[in-house]
Amino acid sequence: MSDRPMLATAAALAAAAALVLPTAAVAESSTHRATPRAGVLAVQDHLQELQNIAGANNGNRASGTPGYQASLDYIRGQLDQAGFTTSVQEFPSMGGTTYNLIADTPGGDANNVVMFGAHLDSVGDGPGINDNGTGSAAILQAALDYAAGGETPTNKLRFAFWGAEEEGLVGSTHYVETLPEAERGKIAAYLNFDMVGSPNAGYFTYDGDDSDGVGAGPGPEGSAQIEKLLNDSLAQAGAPAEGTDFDGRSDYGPFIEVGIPAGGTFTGAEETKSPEQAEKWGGRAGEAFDACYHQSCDTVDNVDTQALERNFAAITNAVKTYAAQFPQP
Ligand code: DPN
Ligand code: ZN
Repeated sequence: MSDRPMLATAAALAAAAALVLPTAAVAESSTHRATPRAGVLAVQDHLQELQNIAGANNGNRASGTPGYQASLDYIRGQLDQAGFTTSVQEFPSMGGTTYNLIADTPGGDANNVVMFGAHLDSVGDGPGINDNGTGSAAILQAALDYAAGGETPTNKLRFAFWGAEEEGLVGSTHYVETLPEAERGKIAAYLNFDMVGSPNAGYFTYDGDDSDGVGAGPGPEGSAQIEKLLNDSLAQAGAPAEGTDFDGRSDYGPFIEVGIPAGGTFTGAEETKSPEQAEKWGGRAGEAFDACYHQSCDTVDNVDTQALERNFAAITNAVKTYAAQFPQP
């Protein structure tokens, strides 16, 4: 054991510590199981925890509220236990103060950083479980699973949990704008996950190569490769993806603006699923991908487990692939 890398050792210690908790305590919460669940089951446990947090905090997890703070504390605790180097970045939004959470692998080349990001805040009207508990929980578990594997990455991996996305991409914009120019150049890529378990799911990847020819042009060079990797993963999981425009509606926006290659997946928000899409992916034509978008009904019941599982598989594959090399050969 003594020659195991730090992340594996920390994860093992955390697991051992969990085992000695009294049984009465472990029965209380899905997230304090004697044996933590792995894979998509663990992602669902994180979603339940975020739901519980909203339930205990006026029904939401909006930036600047106690529900947001509790969400951040929960995710930071998980990452700290697994051996990540975490930090909290404070910034102003809507007349108050809120935070981004950043977690780095201790190992890997600091001159070649691959980032995975998801906004952690909800709107004020609901618990924000599909939007964006799903993206947050999925990248969290991908990080934990990577750490548990005990490998030291070639590239440094950085996981970002943004605040105040719902207030206008405030957290991600603050991060990119305050990053010294030299540091920007070290970020090889940014992958964004915002709504990856929509209940009437579509399967979209950001159109890095502009092959759809709509809206914004192509992403910075390297974005096309990210799109391809994610498309390959989703196709392999049984869900051939369509493109979705880099229309600036999520946290990749500030990254592509400064020329950092970007990509990510998305399962649809308020837009309507077409008959062709229902034919291809299943679900209900003529209905929204997420009829509870930005509403109080965006709860754990508003998540399609199969969509979450397929997207989680694409994320874990991207983590593994880009830990070793970016861009792909
Ligand atoms: N940015 C999302 C929201 O938080 O409201 C919705 C969205 C995500 C729209 C991804 C387009 C693409
Ligand atoms: Zn969102």
